[in-house]
Amino acid sequence: MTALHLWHNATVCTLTPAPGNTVPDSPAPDWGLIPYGAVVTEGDTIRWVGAYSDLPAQYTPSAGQTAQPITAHDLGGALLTPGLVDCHTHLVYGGHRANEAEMRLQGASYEQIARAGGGIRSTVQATRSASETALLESARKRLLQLAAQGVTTVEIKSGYGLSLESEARSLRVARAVGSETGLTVRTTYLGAHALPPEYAGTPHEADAYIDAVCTWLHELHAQGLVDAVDAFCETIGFSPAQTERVFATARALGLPVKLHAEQLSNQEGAALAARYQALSCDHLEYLSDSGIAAMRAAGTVAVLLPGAFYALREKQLPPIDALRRAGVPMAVATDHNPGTSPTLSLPLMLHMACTLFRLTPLEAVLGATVHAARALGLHDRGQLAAGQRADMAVWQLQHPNELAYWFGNLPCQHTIVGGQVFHPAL
Ligand code: DI6
Ligand code: FE
Repeated sequence: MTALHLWHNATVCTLTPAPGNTVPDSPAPDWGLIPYGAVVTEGDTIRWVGAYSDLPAQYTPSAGQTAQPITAHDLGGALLTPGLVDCHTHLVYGGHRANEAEMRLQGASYEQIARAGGGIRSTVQATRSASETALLESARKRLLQLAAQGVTTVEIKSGYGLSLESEARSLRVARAVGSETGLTVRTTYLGAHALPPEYAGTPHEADAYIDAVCTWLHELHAQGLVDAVDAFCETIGFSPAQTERVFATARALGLPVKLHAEQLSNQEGAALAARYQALSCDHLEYLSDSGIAAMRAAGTVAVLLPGAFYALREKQLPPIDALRRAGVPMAVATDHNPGTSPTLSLPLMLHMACTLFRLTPLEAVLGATVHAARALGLHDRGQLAAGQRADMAVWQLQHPNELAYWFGNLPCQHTIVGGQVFHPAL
């Protein structure tokens, strides 16, 4: 028999339509707050959510001998939310790019630096020359820093290896930091991130490289290393036609796709991704109306990345109001990477999604929970309701709108991962 746990004396933010409602798929139009609330978990699953005064008799710790034993945890009046989901990161890499950030401050653009051989390619070099142990240690440290700010599920992309060997190594590292820590890690293969140096200058260089990306995908999938497939569709990345070849290969293998779309220019990548039932399109500063309509029809999530927007000092805002009016679900993520978003704070991104992109605090929090989970194809988390996974975050806050209010330092008291208290040993 799995032990029962009662988490009580908390303000519970369920993000479900009604307290205790077991229909977790439709996010609430409000916070779903339960003052003096309680949650009952069994193993890694939530069994019951509601007001403590409504706690069913079988879950009261003082119930008689026949009742299943239950361990009570007094949360001391804290705020309890679903564990946060960071649905877009590039967490596995060697080195860093502070030098390029300084060049940008002196006037060089991201594109200029990339075309001059810096950018993604300089991180590829550092990643290839790092040992697997060094990659593992740095990725684990970053994952635990995300966890210290309430994150319990993380997507990690490859894309700094750009050879079969090195992409496999990055994906193995991503899987390993997940199983070592107990946090959920979803891996995304981003072989189509940049042209590796050994292809530069060869005939039909980008097309030849895309051939390799597709071939490697079969191998990486056979090794069980891939949960989803992504590409960088951009003038400095890959064309829509090249992206489509990667998508067709992924879908033929039964893998879902996502896209770095319309970050620096409109390539109509979002509409292309929607044709392949993409889980998400990410960045979207230059997203068009037809892209929005296609995403809506396909049920594709819009992942907003205010960290990259901020660090690149972009001026073009993603079309938030049009996305909102169309009813496209919006997620918010860190896009943690050494080039354009060296942050490990998802709450800071919630703050920036509100100040820079004008999301409401509720939209931002839904964007780092239920909508972020959907961007990963996960329907078992993101809300607190019976049947959902017991991933929760405990905050010394009164109201969840504070998650998007404080900025710079919002450590979470601790998280609960799969029904167990999780203390990231930083
Ligand atoms: N867009 C991004 O935000 C990251 N990759 C991408 O295609 C940035 C990658 C980098 O500059 O290292
Ligand atoms: Fe990215």
